[in-house]
Amino acid sequence: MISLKKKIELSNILEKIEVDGDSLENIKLLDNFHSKPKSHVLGITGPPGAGKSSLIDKLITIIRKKKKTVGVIAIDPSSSKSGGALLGDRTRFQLDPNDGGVYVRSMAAKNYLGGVSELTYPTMTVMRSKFDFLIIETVGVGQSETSIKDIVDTVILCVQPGSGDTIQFMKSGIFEIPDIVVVTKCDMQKLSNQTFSDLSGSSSYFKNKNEWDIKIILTSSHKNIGLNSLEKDIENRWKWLIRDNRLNKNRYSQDIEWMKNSIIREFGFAGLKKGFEKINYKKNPFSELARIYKDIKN
Ligand SMILES: Nc1nc2c(ncn2[C@@H]2O[C@H](COP(=O)(O)OP(=O)(O)OP(=O)(O)O)[C@@H](O)[C@H]2O)c(=O)[nH]1
Ligand SMILES: [Mg+2]
Repeated sequence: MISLKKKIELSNILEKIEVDGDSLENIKLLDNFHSKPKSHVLGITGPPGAGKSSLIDKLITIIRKKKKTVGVIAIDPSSSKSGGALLGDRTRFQLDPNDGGVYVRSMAAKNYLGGVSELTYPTMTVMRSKFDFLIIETVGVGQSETSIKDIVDTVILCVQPGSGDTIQFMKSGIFEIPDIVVVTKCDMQKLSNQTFSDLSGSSSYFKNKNEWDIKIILTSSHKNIGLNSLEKDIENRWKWLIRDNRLNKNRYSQDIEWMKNSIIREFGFAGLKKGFEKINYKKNPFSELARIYKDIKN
């Protein structure tokens, strides 16, 4: 449970990092949060209007019923403003403003088409140290969402029934991304059954990632269908991740990936060539990246 005071503190930290993430003080702060992860980080992705926010709303209820805490990062493709929503983001989620176990942070996607932006990783790092669950909503169209898998432990892809997205997804290779596939709005029965069988028929397109069994789950947020199955699968996923140290291995690769992408953004591929062999990463990725930046510049 986090108090209003703690929520304000958290908002202030996140603000500081957005404004001045490169300062020595903030780099230390970020590395400190990075060393104390707590959450199972879930990425909820899918095309616009697929029912992602409605699903997150239901997941929040389920998580809170279990007396667990949850943070949400909502990446908004249409907004150019970021900010904390101390009393809950009411336009998006139906939250109880007095509930200390939920915290929602909205982030502008700017030119990232609703995908992951350079601020998502540090924001995730801070929030991951605070809650039992951290949920990140991104709008995925085409390639822009590929990087969500570099930020979260579990990717949940929402597919809207009858949207024709299935074929689109197969073409674009998006099916390599999800760990769980959710067919939303299954109260639209005929359409969702069709989509379900399309997906099941094409499940060979799902890349089998390290023996994790990718499930296709029918849900309805409006009629409360399939949500317990989804919760169960999320729980199984967590147990699977913990086993054999998969979670830490995944996160380690994600840190490296983030460093590489940051170097490319800052210095281009030439910079990566120069800087990558300098990566000698064990812990404290934020300090490590700052050190590499300095090296490349010199
Ligand atoms: N019939 C039905 N409609 C739903 C269900 N879940 C969501 N919707 C509707 O679908 C529309 C989009 O829902 P959102 O949850 O906002 O979808 P989203 O994917 O978050 O949308 P963006 O964030 O704008 O991309 C809304 O009109 C919802 O009421 C459902 O279970 N059944
Ligand atoms: Mg939404």
